[in-house]
Amino acid sequence: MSRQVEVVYIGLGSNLQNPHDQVRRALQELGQVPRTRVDRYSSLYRSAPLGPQDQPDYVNAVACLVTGLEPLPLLDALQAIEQAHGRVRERHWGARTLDLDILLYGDHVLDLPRLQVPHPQMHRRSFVLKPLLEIAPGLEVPGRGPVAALAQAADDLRTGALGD
Ligand code: ROI
Repeated sequence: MSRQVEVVYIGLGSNLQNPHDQVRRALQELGQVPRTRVDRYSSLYRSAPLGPQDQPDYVNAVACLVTGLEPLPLLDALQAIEQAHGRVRERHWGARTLDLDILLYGDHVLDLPRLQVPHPQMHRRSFVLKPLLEIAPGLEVPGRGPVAALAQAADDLRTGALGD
């Protein structure tokens, strides 16, 4: 008997140590997570930092995965990838080599100590919403509304696709 799979959206971000390369490598590594495949992913976007301004611009993207993993084992796998990229948790909202956030896990709403889904800030962040809109234009964010409307309302943060 095969267990149910879920469609999940992952936000990727980096602003240290060749961010473009960090995000590209992470997209490959997501495909190696057990019982998980990468269905599609967005272009890479450059965005001004949200938070302290004395840090470099970010490269952001969103990937759509299909996974048989439960939310917490998936979170563990993402954190292992962050660690492998040398992620060190420093100051709040500071620069990072790689950030992988579970944005959406099917249409589930989860409020666990380690994990809130939908991601509690995603509905206001253009660096999440623009790449998400690119790969899932008809998507509804549970409790927040259509991604297209959210993307229009979000702060811009100079978020634009990188031509590559
Ligand atoms: N700002 C941008 N533009 N992109 C991010 O991925 C990002 N990630 C963060 C904070 C520090 C909030 N700022 C960001 O975690």
